[in-house]
Amino acid sequence: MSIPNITGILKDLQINPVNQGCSTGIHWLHGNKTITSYSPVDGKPIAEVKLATDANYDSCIKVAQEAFRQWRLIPAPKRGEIVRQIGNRLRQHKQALGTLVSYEMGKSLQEGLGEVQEMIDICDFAVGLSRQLHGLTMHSERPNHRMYEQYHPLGIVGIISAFNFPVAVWSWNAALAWVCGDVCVWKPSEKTPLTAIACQKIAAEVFRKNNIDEGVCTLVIGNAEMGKKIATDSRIPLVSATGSTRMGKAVGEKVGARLGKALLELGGNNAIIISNSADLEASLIGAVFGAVGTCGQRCTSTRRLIIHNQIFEEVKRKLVNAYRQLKIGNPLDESNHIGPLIDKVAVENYMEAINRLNELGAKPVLEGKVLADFKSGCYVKPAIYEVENKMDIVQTETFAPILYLIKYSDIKEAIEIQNDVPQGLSSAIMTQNIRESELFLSHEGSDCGIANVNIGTSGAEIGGAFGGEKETGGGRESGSDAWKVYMRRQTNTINYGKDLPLAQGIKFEL
Ligand code: UN1
Repeated sequence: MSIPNITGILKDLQINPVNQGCSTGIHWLHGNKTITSYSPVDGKPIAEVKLATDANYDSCIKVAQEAFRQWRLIPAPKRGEIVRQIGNRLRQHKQALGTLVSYEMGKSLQEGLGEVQEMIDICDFAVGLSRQLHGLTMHSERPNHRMYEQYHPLGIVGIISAFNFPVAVWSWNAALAWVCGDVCVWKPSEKTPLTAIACQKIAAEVFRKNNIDEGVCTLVIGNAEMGKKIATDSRIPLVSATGSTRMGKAVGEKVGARLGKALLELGGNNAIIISNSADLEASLIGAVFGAVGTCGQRCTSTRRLIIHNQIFEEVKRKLVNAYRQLKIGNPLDESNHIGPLIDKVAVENYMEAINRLNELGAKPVLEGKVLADFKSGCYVKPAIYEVENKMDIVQTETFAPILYLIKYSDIKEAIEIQNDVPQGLSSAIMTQNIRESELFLSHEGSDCGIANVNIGTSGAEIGGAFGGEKETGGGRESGSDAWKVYMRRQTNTINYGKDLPLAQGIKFEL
């Protein structure tokens, strides 16, 4: 299997040796500080990026405010037409952008391409949505009155995204925001600045060709301080943040303090219940992909398997067998299943979790370790441990391929275990028993934002609302009616009669 030519890909995406990390859409601005993006694949520097300064940030926001005044006047279906063109440009650059995602972030090439496909899909979704931003009409209690609600654009949407889905999560937010009449300021992860610059160039070029003012699509690359600026900036009515619960709490607090809107998509601690009536082959595929896909760095990654005690040993044996066949290595080589973790800090976190598991007396099924053969120092062995759900480490999200096995004997107990964590993103049950699956989906069942039957916890389609409950933050992005968060709702009552009757039968005469 040949490894793609990264130099050609960088050229195609206009990534230079030194890039500027702030864009108003047309102008690229920068300060003196520089970061280097290293690939976790081989540990090599890919390119440098000059960071945005506070003044650069301010310029972006000012331009965005100005752009919003014009952008909101363009009819929504015409805004959709521009998003359609962005989708088309993404189709042209799918191979290059997907490859850069894989090289800069470390996920497999297939997953990198899959991520760009999610971007294309959300653009298509947003195009249709641009003709469907509809509210309800309702009957007034007063004669000759009409009541309805409508949705208006909000203004600037701040998008804070994480390294693990460095491009798709931006597009879920941006494509919807744009058709809704909003403009965006994007702060990507410092760990994946180049894919963000590539996306900014792709989108900004489409806006420019359509003679749209700069500022509809802006980018600021900076550290956590930049995230704080966005969270506290009352010029930004909505902040959509994806990342850890710790980050989300900090952002949510700041946005809440100024009574702005926060859309939070934070940590998960996702479980699959494997019933004794499950199709074991399908369960195994769902569980293994969920646990090791993206090297366990999806917020939807499968962290816990809650297995019926009658089949526990058999599932364990089959899992070990499946794990032994997994190929770890360069994710750009399509014969490998698993690439590296994002960086050495992630490797430290993985090792800390392994040490804690040992301290707590968790039983290793496949012990974890760092794979020393790889130069970047970011490759680890996917691990499996038998645990108690109550263990502190099991209650926390470790962004790494560590899978916990837990036994159950009764379906209600399994659901209780599944829900007994602080997070509430994704969940699944593998069963052929309709009583079990319906119970799992009922109000007594999973307390997560996503609950699946006979598929795993990861790999959600863009058409559904994406997000979760409890410490996952409660936000919903992407499909269904998630667009409503990006608009302000207005209720309108119109009196077309000659009198002015008051509601609730109140009489007031002059
Ligand atoms: C994330 O990890 O932040 O459902 C998003 C999935 C992907 C999105 C994950 N479509 O696994």
